[in-house]
Amino acid sequence: MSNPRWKHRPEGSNWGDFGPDDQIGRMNLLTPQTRQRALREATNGIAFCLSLPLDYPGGNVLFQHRKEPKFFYEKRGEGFNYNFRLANVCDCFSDVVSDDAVLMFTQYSTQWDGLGHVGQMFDANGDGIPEKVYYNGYRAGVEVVGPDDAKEGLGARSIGIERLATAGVQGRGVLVDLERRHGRERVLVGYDGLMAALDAQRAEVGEGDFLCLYTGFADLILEMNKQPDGEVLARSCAVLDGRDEKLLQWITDSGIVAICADNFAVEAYPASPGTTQHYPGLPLHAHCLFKLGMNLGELWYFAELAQWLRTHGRSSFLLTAPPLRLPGAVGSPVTPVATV
Ligand code: UVW
Repeated sequence: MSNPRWKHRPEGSNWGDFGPDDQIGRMNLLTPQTRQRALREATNGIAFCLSLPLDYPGGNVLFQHRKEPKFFYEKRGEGFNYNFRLANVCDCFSDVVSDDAVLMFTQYSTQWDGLGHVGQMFDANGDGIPEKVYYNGYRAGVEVVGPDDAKEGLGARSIGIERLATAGVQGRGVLVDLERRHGRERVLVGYDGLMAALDAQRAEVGEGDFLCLYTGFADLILEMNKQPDGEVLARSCAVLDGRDEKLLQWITDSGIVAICADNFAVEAYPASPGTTQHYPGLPLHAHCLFKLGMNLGELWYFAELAQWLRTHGRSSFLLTAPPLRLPGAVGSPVTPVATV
């Protein structure tokens, strides 16, 4: 198999399987049937917000390269377009109006990683030299263009987050309650641990499902009240073991469309060292985003949903979680809703 963008695809990848120019990867497995099945989960009509307030975690201790949202206000006449009396436009108007603008790191808080978020150095064109490349061979500097590459036309011209938005992100979520099993202990969860947790809940996760992981990490962040303690966070709560090949193979085989966790990176970051000369520092990200075109949700908030599911002996729910339809972004804030 080859493609205008690549001669070789990475081992274990699905590049090309959803079409030569596919830009949504595993979301292709969301179908009318998987959505209809998901809708049947909404038996009680109760909804849960799965987002942190988007100004959490607070500061940039959790990840120094992402800063909290900052608001801006536009001038209007002598003052600002905020608490502005429309009588200034026409005497007859009684309205008072406010507008705002926000500078926001798209992955600061509850968020989706887009397919342009993590790529790899990989020899896709077969010339013996690795190049910077993303899912399905989309190239850095050509389709994913940053300020080091060009002055204009910046952003993900392909595989932008708007592709995920138009995919209609709605399906069946299955919550694995790692907080119940491990409390807030830092544990590395590989294939065996994940299967044991699913078995303990008698939960099944399969093709077209969203795998959701409740670890308690976002609850800890909330409790820290916007003054996060980086050292405590670094040694708290469960994380997936991205170096566990059996786990990665299960992700491939299961047909799940995404993994959504309440922790920082879904996987342990930094991960343990690899065994080859060059290896991904974020192995789960490399497997999911780069090889499979599978989005990762991070810093989601599951506490109340998890409590409800525990009380009712359930694990699954209807999940609706579109990102912003923001052309060219490599990630997006999200306010997911679970309906049970
Ligand atoms: C990093 O880029 C470290 O993280 P994430 O995808 O987890 O936000």
